[in-house]
Amino acid sequence: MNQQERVSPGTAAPAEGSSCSRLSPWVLLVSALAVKTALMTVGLVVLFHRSCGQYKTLPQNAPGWHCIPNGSASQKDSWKCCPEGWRPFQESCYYFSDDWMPWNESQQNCSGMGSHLVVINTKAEQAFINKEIQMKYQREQINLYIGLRAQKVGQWRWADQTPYNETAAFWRPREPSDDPNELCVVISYKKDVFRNWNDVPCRIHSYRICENAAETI
Ligand code: 2F8
Repeated sequence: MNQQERVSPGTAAPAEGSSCSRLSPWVLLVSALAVKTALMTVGLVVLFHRSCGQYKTLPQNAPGWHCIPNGSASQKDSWKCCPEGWRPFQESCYYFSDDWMPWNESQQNCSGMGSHLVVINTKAEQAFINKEIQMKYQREQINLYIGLRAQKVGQWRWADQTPYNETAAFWRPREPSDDPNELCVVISYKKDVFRNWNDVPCRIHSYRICENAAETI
């Protein structure tokens, strides 16, 4: 038996063993840290992604958000936000335009801002809109498109697919005229006239009201 043969079995094995036992805690620690970091990164990415997806982007020409305390008791300590320049009412935000165009373009303009032409569901909403028109335009008479139109005479459809409900419709007396040339609807505003909807040709240029769900944070 030479020297090497004598030393190897007795010394090499313990030496390797002790080197492993010195490294193992570090390897374990580094691995644990790496796993923890990876898990935290994944968690943060998921959270960030969720919270980003939760909030709407602003319409292009809106400079920022305007938030008010949420009045609803069930949502205490939360805020209701509308893009600046939009008006809040209940759970929605409303945009009253400064320019006028046909119905189709009006709807496209609203959808370009992530909204739709206004859908009026209640007497309270109709009252709010009348008041806002009075305040903003201060005009004797003005036409603004709403999100109601018909493909065929009498078959009224709301822009967001809400079913049309005759009991929550606010037509002017003797309207709609049910003329096949008048398939789009405006609010034909006159001061102190509550029921003011009128069917008109879709090609006429009118102001518009866009509506979108308010952002709650
Ligand atoms: O009120 C009757 C009638 O008045 C106008 O036509 C003369 C309206 N047209 C427009 O506002 C473009 C009709 O819709 C209305 O029925």
